[in-house]
Amino acid sequence: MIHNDIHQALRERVLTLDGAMGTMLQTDRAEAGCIDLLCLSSPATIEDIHLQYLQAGADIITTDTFNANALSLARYGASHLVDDICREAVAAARRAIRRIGRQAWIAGDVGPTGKSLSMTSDDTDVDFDTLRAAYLEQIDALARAGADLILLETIFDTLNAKAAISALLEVRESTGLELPLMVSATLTESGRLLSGQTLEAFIVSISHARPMSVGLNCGFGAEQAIEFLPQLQHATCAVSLHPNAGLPDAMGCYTSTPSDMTAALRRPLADGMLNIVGGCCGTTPAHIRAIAAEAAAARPRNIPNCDPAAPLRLAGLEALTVAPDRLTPVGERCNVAGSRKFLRLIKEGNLNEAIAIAAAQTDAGARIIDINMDDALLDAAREMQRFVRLASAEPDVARVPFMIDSSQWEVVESTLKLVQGKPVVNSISLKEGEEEMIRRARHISSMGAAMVVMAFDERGQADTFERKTEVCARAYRLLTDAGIAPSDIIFDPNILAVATGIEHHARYGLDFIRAARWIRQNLPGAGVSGGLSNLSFSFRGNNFVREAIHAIFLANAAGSSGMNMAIVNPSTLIDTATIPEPLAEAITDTLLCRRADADERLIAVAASTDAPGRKASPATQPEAPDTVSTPCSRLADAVVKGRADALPTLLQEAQAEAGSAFALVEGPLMQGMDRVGHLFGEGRMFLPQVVKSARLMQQAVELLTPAIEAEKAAAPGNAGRRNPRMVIATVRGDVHDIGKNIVAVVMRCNGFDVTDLGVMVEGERIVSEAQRLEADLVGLSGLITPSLAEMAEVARLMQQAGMSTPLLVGGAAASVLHTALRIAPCYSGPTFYTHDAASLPTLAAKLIDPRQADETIS
Ligand code: THG
Repeated sequence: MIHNDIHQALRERVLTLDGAMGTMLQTDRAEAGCIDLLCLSSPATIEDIHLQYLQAGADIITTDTFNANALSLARYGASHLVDDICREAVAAARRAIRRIGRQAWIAGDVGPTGKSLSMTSDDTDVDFDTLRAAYLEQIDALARAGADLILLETIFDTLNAKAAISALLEVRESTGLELPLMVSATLTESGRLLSGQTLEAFIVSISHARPMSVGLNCGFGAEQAIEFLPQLQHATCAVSLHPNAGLPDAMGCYTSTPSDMTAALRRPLADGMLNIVGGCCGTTPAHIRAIAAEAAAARPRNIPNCDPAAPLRLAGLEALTVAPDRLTPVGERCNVAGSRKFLRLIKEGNLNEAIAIAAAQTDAGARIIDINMDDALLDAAREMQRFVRLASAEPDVARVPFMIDSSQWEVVESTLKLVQGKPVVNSISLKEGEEEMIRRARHISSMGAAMVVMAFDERGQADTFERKTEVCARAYRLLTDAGIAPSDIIFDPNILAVATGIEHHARYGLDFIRAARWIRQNLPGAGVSGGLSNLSFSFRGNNFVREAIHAIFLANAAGSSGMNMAIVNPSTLIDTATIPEPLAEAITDTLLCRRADADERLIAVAASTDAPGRKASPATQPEAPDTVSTPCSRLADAVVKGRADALPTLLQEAQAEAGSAFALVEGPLMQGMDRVGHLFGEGRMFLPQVVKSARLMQQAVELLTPAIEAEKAAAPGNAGRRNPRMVIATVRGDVHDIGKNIVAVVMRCNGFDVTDLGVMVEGERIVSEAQRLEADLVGLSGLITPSLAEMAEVARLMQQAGMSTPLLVGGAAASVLHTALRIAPCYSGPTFYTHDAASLPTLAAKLIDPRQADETIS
């Protein structure tokens, strides 16, 4: 009884599995009811049938436990007997083996239960957890009773099988037993499982169990079963087949004789296509005797070794191979945070149209669909469940694998329980430390999914080549050491917005491209992905330029360059050949960081470029109306344009007009920034231009500072008046800081002393720093949904500390509505939602000006 022997035996010969228990009992005893109960009421009968199959030549005998789970036994009021039945079933098989006196193995038999997780229509039926608990009880009982392996058979719904596998993995862990697994599906006439999957998709979806064998049982008899054998040949484990003795006739008698069956099986056995062969419904010891004789003469199928360099395989209803050197597009449009339309449809409950968006993406070439329901005012877990259930029932959509995109672990966990294929979880990272990442990765793996691993760590988002490669290398080592298959790891080294006008961002394109290549060369087996549309956020509103940037980026990063997956809008992928040359060159300069003035040149070219055939967009650094050309109005225009020809002269003239340097800051300069804010809000200006305007503002303020200081000194009440202070931070749990950094730049340009506390900042620290620095404003940023709860927490802490400093919240996760409903009520000080960096200076100036503060707040 050395369990490992079976692996050796499988390489030496074709093993014979026994035949049906049920048909034997029906012919013998015409017993009604649950035959599994006979293990308790008539164990000698069961032992005798096992002995007959052993005498016929079976190497593996199957316990009489097909229905020995709490759900199926409930019909007989016998749910409490699972443990007893399993124990006695294994004992009967063991006694029979002792009597025959040769090597044979006991397969603990696990049936599909009468339930189907993929085909439940509502929540009142059985769910994943209930089914898993039933399987766990059964498999645990079989393992503890001494079954040599588990046979999970007659699988017609892969999600059921995944629940059983999840339970089996737990039993392997808790008992320390190897517990080899045979999985065997039952196909319909269409060649698919009842739940819609192809055989290939099924094999991919259960591969995380590392089964000893995959195969087919039941069905329409041996003749039909062997038609599917070619599809099983790629399996990197043994292949089994135990068909019915034909189909039952009108009298319930099975029609294939032993020689009918061996006639059908002879050829595939001789061709070396099988490792295990036996019988299902209707087969008797006579059938098994004939099959065993055939098997003894056969050559066993050569079991290929698991290829460590095999590419990632995923599955929806169909299987998908993610080629290592070609781009697999992932549709981005089913994302409430990335599409206003999708958000609206979900909020309205218009699921039909929401599903149509998914279908349109597969039509347009998406081979995976990313689904994201992270919105502060949605119950993301519930919306995800509703959407995934419906999508799974829509053949055009369910065909492809899903990418479950959420920053909330509970959403990921609950969604994995609904997916019968092999999806991708997007994402995990080292953000919460090594232990948490490994725990999540193991769970994802045990649920049969691959995973996107973001290049984040305890310090935040990796934004340079060095940080990206360091974080990914560390995650790779930890994950592969924890037993995660390298091909199940897809690194996302962070695609960040380029051409923001911020110097520190100049290498973002190049560093991603280099990191992608490095990962593929140094972390074997892992894939590389990224959210493509992030790249061009600076050009929101100018879709042609955005699409051109995406196309040129892919030409440099994707395919053999290393990136083999991208989250994209597949219908907007354009051919680089259609991009006008000056634009293409300017984009390439920015992406590859080829010249110091690349961003400025790109902005200029982008401003004069629109899609061929479309009407020209408004000039991107909008020309201000030039009607009343006083020095002050020209100064305000200069801020909007982000450019002044002779700033010192202009300032002098404007100062003369306004009466004081301080009045210039509060007057034309702020008016200019205010206009910038509006233009940006309307999509008529892009981020790089906002930064450019803020820079001009900063130059102006610097030039004016001596005069302002002098004015302050002259006015006694103003003596010692300091610059306004702002404390800003990305809240605990969140590593995104691009937006926050832009705000810091813009605010500094507007005369604020900004203390930036960085990312993942504890609420307590934000409060204590704000108090210590006597901040005039506190700014909180966050991109992911859990950050909103954290912002409310900071508001509570500020309240507790008795503060009244204005609180500004912003970032992709925040919204006016959420701020008003969930954050403002926690804090009696003024609380504002700020939509973008461009609108902040105006609001901030109002808040710190005692004359304007009251009306702004009310
Ligand atoms: N990496 C990983 N996952 C991700 C991202 C990533 N998931 C989300 C995101 N980034 C990828 N998805 C999108 C989806 C849409 C947009 C950008 C990224 C987008 N939307 C338009 C915009 O904001 O201008 C919205 C237009 C509209 O409302 O229709 O650009 O990087 N692992």
